[in-house]
Amino acid sequence: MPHISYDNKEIAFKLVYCGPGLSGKTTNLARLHTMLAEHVRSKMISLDTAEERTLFFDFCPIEIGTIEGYRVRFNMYTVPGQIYYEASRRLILDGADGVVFVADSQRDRIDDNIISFELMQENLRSYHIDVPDFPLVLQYNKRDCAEALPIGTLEAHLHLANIDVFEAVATEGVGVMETVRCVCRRMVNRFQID
Ligand SMILES: Nc1nc2c(ncn2[C@@H]2O[C@H](COP(=O)(O)OP(=O)(O)OP(=O)(O)O)[C@@H](O)[C@H]2O)c(=O)[nH]1
Ligand SMILES: [Mg+2]
Repeated sequence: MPHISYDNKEIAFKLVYCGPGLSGKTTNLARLHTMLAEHVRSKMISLDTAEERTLFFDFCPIEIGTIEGYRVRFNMYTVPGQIYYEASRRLILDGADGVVFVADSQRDRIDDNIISFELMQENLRSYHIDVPDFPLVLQYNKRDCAEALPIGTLEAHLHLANIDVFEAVATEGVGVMETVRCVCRRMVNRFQID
C-alpha cells in the first residue's frame, strides 16, 4: 500500500530497483533523473563507495500529477547488488509497491542474474507479497554489449507470469523511461483497484 498523507494531501509510492551487482540499477535512476524536468524531480541522493558501487541505496523522489486532488509522489530506490549486502536489500524492499528487476544481458552474468532474481522473489514473499499479482517489471539491460545473450535465452532463465519486459541500454537512456512508466502505471492501477 502506498503511504497516504491526509494532512499534506499526498500519496507516496515506493519503487525499488533490484538486480545483480553492476547490472545498471544506479545508471537507470541517474539517467531518469537527468531526463525529468526540474519541477518534477528532487535531488538524487546516492550512498556509494569510492568505486561508485551502491553501498546502501540510491534515492530519487519524483512528483507527478494528482489522483483525486492528492499529489502523487514516487520514491525510487536502488539496492546494492553485491552479493554480501543481502540484509540491506531485504530492508530496502520492505514496503515496496513495485519493483524493477534490472538484469545484465552479458553472457557471463547469467548465473548472477538467476541468483539475484530468486533472492528478490524470496524477499518479496517474506513480506507476504504475492509475486504474480505484484507490479514487477523486468529490464534486460546492456543490450549494446557484444556479449549480450539473445532475448530468448534470457527469457528461458528469467521470466515470470504476468511480468512486463523491456530491453534497455541504460547508459544511453534507451528503455529507461519505458520501464519506469510501465511500473508506475501498474502501481497506480493496482492502488485504484484495491
Ligand atoms: N555497456 C553498457 N554499460 C552499462 C549499461 N548500463 C550500465 N552500464 C555500466 O555498468 C556499470 C555499473 O553500473 P551501475 O549503474 O553502477 O550498476 P549497479 O547495478 O547500480 O551496481 P551496484 O550498485 O554495485 O549493485 C557502470 O560502469 C555503467 O556505466 C548499459 O546499458 N550498457
Ligand atoms: Mg548501484
